[in-house]
Amino acid sequence: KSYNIAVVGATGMVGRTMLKVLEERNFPINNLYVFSSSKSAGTQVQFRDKNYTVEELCESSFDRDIDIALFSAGGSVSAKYAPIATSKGVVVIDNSSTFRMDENVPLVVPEVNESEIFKHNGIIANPNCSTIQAVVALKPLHDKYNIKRIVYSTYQAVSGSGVKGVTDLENGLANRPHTFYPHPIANNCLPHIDVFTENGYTKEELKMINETKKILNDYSLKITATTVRVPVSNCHSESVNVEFYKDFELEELKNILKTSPSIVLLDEPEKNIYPLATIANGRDEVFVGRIRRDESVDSGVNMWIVADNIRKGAATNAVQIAESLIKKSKIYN
Ligand code: 11C
Repeated sequence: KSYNIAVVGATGMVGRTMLKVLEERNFPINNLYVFSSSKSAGTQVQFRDKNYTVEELCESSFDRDIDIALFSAGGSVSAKYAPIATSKGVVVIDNSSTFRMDENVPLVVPEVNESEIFKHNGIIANPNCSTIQAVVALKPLHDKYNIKRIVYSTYQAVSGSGVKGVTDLENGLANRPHTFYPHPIANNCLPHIDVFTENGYTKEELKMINETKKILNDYSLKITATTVRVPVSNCHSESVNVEFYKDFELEELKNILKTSPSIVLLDEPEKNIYPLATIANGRDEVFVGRIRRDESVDSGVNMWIVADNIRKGAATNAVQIAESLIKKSKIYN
C-alpha cells in the first residue's frame, strides 16, 4: 500500500530535508502535496524524478485524501492548521513545539518510545532537536542504571535557527554585519537560544528539561540545562553529565550504547577519535564518545553527544514516526 503525504513548510531547511529523507528511505508515497506560506508558494521542489509546485497553505488544503502531513512551518502555522488537518482525518506529525507538552499528544523518538505513537488523537509531536539526540543515548542507560540527574550543556549549530541563522554566520565570517542574532555569532558563543523566561532559563533549556521527562516517561528526573549557540553551520554537540541510582561498569555502559539502536560509538581518545559535527553532518545516527566516569559523584558519567540536528533532530525523526505509523497502525493496514 502507498500513502498520500503532505509536507507543510516544504521550502524550509527541515521541509526540504523531509522530502530528501522520504526519498532516501523509499517511503511508499502515492500522491505528494507540498505546502508553504504565500512567500514561497510557486517554488518548485523535486521529489524522486518529478518537480512539484509548492502550493500556498490555506484552510481548504486538506480537503483531499491525505493520510499523513509532516508539518515544519513554525508554531503559529501548526497551531492554526494542524487542527484543521486532523478534523479532515489527516494524521499530523508536527515538528514545532506547539503541542509537545499537551498530554493528549505523544512526543516521540522511535528508538525510545515508539509505542506512544499509537495513542495519538490525530497529532504526534516531533521533539526539539537537542532533546532527540540526547534521549537516544540516555534511554538505554536509564533502563539499565536508573538515572537520577542530568546536566545538559549544549553547543548548537546555527542551522537550528534555519536559513536566517546560517546566513548570519556566513555574513559574520565574511565581515559583514549580523542581522539575526542579538550579537555576532562569528567568533562567539551565545548563551541564548530562544527567549528568556521568568526563572532565567531560555525556552530551549526548558524544552530540553521538560521534553526529556516526557519522552523517558519519568517526571522524577532532576535535569538542568545551559544551551549555547556556537559558530558551527550544522550539527548540535552536547556535553551530557548523568548521575545514576545504580552502580555501573564503564565497559558495560559503553557496550550498552554501542549495541543500542541508531548510536555510533566514537570513543578512542588516544587516536583523537570522538564525535564531531563534521562527522555527524548528513548522517542519521547519534554519535557518542568521551565517555568517562564522573569521579565527583558515586555513580556518574560524562558523555559527548553529536547529531545532525536537521536530520535526526527533525526531518529523519519525523519520517521514522511516519514509518512506524504505516507499519503498525490499524488505521493504515
Ligand atoms: C535551535 N533547537 O537549535 C532549536 C531549533 O523547538 O523545534 C528547534 C526549535 C524547536 O535553535
